[in-house]
Amino acid sequence: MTITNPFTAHVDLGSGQIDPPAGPLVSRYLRDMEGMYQLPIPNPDRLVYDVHYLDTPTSSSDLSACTTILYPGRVGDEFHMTKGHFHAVRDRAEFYFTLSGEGRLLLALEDGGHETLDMRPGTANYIPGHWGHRSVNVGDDPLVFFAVFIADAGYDYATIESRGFPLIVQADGDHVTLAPNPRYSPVDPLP
Ligand code: M6P
Ligand code: ZN
Repeated sequence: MTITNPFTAHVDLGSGQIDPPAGPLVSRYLRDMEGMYQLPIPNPDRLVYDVHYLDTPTSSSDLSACTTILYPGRVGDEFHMTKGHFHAVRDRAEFYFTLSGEGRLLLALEDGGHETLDMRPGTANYIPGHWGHRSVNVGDDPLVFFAVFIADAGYDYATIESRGFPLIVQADGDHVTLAPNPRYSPVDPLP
């Protein structure tokens, strides 16, 4: 049995920066999201979001945590979003706590059932096991949120890369609209 030392990290509520910097930093660009937006990617080098991980153990009895900074912007009318994933270990749950900005959390089951939750400073969104999740920045400022999840959850990106997500989130003038994703397929497309 390994016993980990307790620790405190400071998370800047505005920027999401973790001090002291600990685990890996993952940066995602539009080039990492080819085919996920309705329109072709306009600028492959555009930074869409950063994820700062805390350095914690990864067994099924541990918790992992990270902050995501999802920068404002659009591809056509579609707001910037994360790639989205199911957990590789499907029943693993997660919490999102929004620190700043305004977003929507899209949730989907593999059978296509879906839900949408609001994200704004102070919201704690519970993501039960089996729900795929993608966050969308619908505001003009960075959307910053702190995520905590069971540490052996793992990432299944392939399901959403091949099927898409049931909903898209778009700007319609000053309004935020949700619409069915015309490119969504509840089953994997034939090769
Ligand atoms: C949240 C958590 C992370 C995830 C990040 C970015 O912080 O769910 O585990 O990595 O969002 O989302 P994605 O992995 O879908 O790109
Ligand atoms: Zn997750």
